[in-house]
Amino acid sequence: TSAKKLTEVSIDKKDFKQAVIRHLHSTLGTDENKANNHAWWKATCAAMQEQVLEGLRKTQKTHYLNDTRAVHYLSAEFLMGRLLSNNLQNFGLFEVAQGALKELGVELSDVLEEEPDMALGNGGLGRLAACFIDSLATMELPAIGYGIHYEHGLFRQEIHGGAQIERPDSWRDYGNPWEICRPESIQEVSLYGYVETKYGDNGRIHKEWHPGAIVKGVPWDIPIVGYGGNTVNVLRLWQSQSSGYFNWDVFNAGGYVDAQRENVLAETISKVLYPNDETEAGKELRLIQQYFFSSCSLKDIIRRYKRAHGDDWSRFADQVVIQLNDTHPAIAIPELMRILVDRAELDWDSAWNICTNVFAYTNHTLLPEALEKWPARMFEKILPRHLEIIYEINHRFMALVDKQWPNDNAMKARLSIIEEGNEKMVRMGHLSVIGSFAVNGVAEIHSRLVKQNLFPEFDQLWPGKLTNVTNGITPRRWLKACNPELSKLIDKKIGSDWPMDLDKLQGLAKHADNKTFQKQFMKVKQANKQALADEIKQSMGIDVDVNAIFDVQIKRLHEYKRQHLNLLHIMALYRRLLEDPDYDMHPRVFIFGAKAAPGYKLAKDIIFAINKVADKVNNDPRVNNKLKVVFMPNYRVSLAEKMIPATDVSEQISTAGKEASGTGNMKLALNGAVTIGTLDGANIEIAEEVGDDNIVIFGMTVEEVEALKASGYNPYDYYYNDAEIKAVLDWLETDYFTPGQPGALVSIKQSLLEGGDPYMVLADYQAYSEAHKVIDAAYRDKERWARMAIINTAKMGKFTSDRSIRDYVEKIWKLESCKVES
Ligand code: 26R
Repeated sequence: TSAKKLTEVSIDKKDFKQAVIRHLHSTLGTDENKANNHAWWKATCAAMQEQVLEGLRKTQKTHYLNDTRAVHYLSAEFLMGRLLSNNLQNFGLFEVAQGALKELGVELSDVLEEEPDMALGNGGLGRLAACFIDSLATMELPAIGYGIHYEHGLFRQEIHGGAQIERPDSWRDYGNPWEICRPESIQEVSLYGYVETKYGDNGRIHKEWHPGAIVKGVPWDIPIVGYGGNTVNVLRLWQSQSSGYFNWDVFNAGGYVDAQRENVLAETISKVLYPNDETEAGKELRLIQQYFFSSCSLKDIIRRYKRAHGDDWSRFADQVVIQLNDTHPAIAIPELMRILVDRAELDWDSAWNICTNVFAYTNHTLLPEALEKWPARMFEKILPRHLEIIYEINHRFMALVDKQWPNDNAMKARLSIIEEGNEKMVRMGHLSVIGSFAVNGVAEIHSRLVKQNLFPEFDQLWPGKLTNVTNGITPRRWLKACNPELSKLIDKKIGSDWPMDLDKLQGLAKHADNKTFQKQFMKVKQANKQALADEIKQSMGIDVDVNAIFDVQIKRLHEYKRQHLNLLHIMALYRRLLEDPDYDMHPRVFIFGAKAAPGYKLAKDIIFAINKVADKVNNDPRVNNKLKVVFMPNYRVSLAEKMIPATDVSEQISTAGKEASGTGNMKLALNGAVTIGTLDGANIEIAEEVGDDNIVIFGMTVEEVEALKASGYNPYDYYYNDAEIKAVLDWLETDYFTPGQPGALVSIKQSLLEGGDPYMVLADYQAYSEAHKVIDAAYRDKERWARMAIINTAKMGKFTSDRSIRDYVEKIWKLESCKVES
């Protein structure tokens, strides 16, 4: 395999050890006797980085010499997690480093724990971007990731008295060994000001933007090591910095303090990641963030293109494709138009032709509150020229609409980039569809709904433009690195080339009924459960039984994801056990991990309720041997890596039609968890792969959800007709779980009754409860369960992000791979 080939030519244990010691001495100014784990971590990273940078240099040279077409993945979020273990793994140096450190009396696993997560993302969208750049490098595709160098990533979550408290995430406080500052590639970005209209001879109108402020974008490069280690691409993250010169006047006039204030403003742009997931806040700073990184990235792309092609724009669309990860970077579309029309002085049609052959857009959500819209007034203030350009794009597009649907004003209102109303709004989704040559959803069902419900007219106007690329996950991080024991077992059974070709896992299926293999497979699961149990004991003081079913729901907290459906069912089990101490169920540990957006009141109330129910259940000796509830604080990539290998049951229970894809569902199934899930997102495709016997599907379909909504859904029907639902909801109103504080959990009941139960939790409750009985029975049959778990791992080949990237390459990017010599 390529990893093996690489270890032969790459550095051995002795050299690695020397490199670590050298960095301990001359980079960190310490020595083997004084070094703590943090110093060992930094020295190990530095030793690794030497290898990484060598690969980076070769890759960049090769791409430059071959003048390759490249994809530019623009994303406001990259949820990278930790990099050391991944880089060692991808370079085939994991065992080398482990052995080298062992000789120095240091445990690599302890060193790995020193690394702070790079949490520059909220959830699915950001982690998808991280998996995609891993696959791009692994498949030796020329690619650059562009994003924001946030000083603070997603907040750290603490739980105080059951409630979520947000603390700043300071991932760079003690330095980031992976990033390289590139001052030679600084860009400048303009903001505010006004537009001047100039009339040239030949009657040509020229627009000139006189900005009110200029900020600098400083690029930080993070090398992205492909598996096998040959291609090392970059993730380029922009940090904002005060540019200085617009403050000179103030400064010279003695306005030192005012000048400092402007510096602070400039540096605020990349200060913090917005923690909202799926709820648009419409904050000015967020629009500035989006423009800041889109503009820096575009200018960087253009600089690189010009280095090879000068002022000849005719080949730009042959060399460059730009993928917009949701609408967050959609402002890049009018920005490219501005550069081409105002600066390069191309005529509008030529410029538009370039744009619409360069951009492609991925939609990640259908929730109306997550579709970005910006007040035109705000746009005008921050980006006056871009608003003009958007009006021009829209004007020309409206003419096209009129040709297709003559005199249809309702149609024009629906399709216009500008939403008329109390306040004029710019619809970023419309802009993205109009300005791109391809638009994709992220799972089959989601892409169908994008076509049928979100953008049906666009689909008629441009047949074939809207398409699907089902999401995927990198099996390097999400199986090989996070679950080494299972990986070794798989290697023994089917060989070790599955991380590059995940369909190979199919080879496990024929052993699914083999008793010995079942035992081996479940023994690994048991050991992983023990490790998680130890972690839970150590960090939370809760004892959990590793013979219990580990039932896990890990994802951002949102009503549509229905953590409260899970909670209602846990309360019902608790109640059944209290009413009948002999209630027949296999012991179960329900484990949660979830962050709530700081301003999302009900989401925080649900976290509080889970913790209060957990307190009560875990300390009730009457049920204790059968039921435990654990809410693990500060869910993040590195915690996911510990939870996923230890999971028996994967909870994927969103209201049908609401979860675009999900990717945690894939990670869990890959590690041998059985899904209990709705027919939503990629669950549907997972079910197709594993077959009906190896997944537990329940609840309403999209069509049934729509029909029930249309017929007038009334949650009280379920409340009054189902004694268990009524008892559990009423329980929330007492002070049973919150002694002395009656009503502390009532907001959940209210949202499900007076609130109208917008995500139809009560309508799916009964089916969910029955589905859990199916899970319980299946688990008790040890052989059946082992078989199900093995089949889940065996059938996840489709969900490697390598396949997603192959789909993008074939359907959208039209890229060719470029071999880099090792
Ligand atoms: C507008 C802004 C507040 C905002 C909206 C939505 C910010 C962040 C989001 C997050 C959305 C776009 C997101 O992460 N969606 C998730 O994308 C995953 C990757 O495609 C899917 O697997 C997942 O189903 C979807 O919710």
